Amino acid sequence: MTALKNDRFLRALLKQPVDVTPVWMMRQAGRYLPEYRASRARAGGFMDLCMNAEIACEVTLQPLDRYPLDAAILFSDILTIPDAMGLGLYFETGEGPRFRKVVDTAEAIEALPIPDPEKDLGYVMNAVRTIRKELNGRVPLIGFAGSPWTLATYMVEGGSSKDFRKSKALLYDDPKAMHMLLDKLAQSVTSYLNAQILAGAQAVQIFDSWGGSLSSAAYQEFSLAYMQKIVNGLIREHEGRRVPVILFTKGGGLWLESMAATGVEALGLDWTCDLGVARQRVGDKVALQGNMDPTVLYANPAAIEKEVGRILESYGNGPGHIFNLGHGITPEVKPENAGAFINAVHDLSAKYHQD
Ligand code: 1CP
Repeated sequence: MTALKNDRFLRALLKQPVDVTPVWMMRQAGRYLPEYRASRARAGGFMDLCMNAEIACEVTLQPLDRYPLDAAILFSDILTIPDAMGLGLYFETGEGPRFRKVVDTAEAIEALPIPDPEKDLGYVMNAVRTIRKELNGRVPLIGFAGSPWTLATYMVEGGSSKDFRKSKALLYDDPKAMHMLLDKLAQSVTSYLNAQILAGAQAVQIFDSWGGSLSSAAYQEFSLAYMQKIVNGLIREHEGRRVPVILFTKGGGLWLESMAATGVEALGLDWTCDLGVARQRVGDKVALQGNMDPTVLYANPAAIEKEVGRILESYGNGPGHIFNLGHGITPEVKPENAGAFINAVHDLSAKYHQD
């Protein structure tokens, strides 16, 4: 395997010294880039893009060719798992993801198969292998999956939701059925992430995008408990290196201590948390990733730099911070503003890493 030329992302995840704070952006390959829109049109559609290893690799590298990012993230989607369980994922133009089949009864949950990652999701592993080869050690590659709770919301609702009406009703009406669904998803996500690691992913992130919609009690029982199961089952060393795990619960600021106790290397924070306070709360346990409000990228470059400076100052001196947005970059952002953001992180952070 080729040696890594830039490993500051992996080093920061392990709280090892770095020269500047590493940075990447959630959803860094995507609709805000004209070259992404062109590749997507050439592929035919979003799922065609995910299933074509060459084009998935091409769009993974597009943001890296524009900006000095410190990590690449596999181009795929969290909804590949429910698709492989037979739900039939599709995208209508201009709309979010939809499923042909909804899973909202105990019987439907019972009938769900647990996908075999190499057999049923082989296209994802092919993309991982292709990207690793093409990266040739430039930066580390992040693999990812959705959390069981976040995936369950899409499966029960049949797509995106604002209020999670059906998924929360099922959780309270029939907690046993919800637990069965979450357990199947935890098993599926564990083997899916392990297959990504064996195929070449050098760190993995679990996206719990909708964990923050739950009450504290329900979060512990229906989201965190299943992420803990996944973490317990993950391969933690590969190619002679630690494979760090990042847990991102959007809206999870109240639960940082229990998230840190799962044994992951890092927590992803949304923009509602104060990074300095979060650092005090988790102590030496985990590194922190985040957490600029993605809408700051609609402002001018000077305002973006100011906000980057404020966040760096709030984390303070020393390693253990990976700069990111507090959620994904949005399609309306001007690509040059993303560039101003990334350059500001590198330019302004050196002084926090001097001893
Ligand atoms: O129209 C298009 O081209 C599709 C837009 C798109 C893109 C670019 C979707 C559909 N997925 C993706 C890629 C994607 N999704 C990545 C790629 C790697 C990168 O970050 O560059 C990743 C990591 C995801 C993860 C994902 N998908 C999440 C978790 C992260 C988050 O933003 O909270 C979620 C919730 C999804 C579901 C999904 N897939 C696509 C969309 C538009 C959505 C969100 C729908 C919703 O808000 O409910």
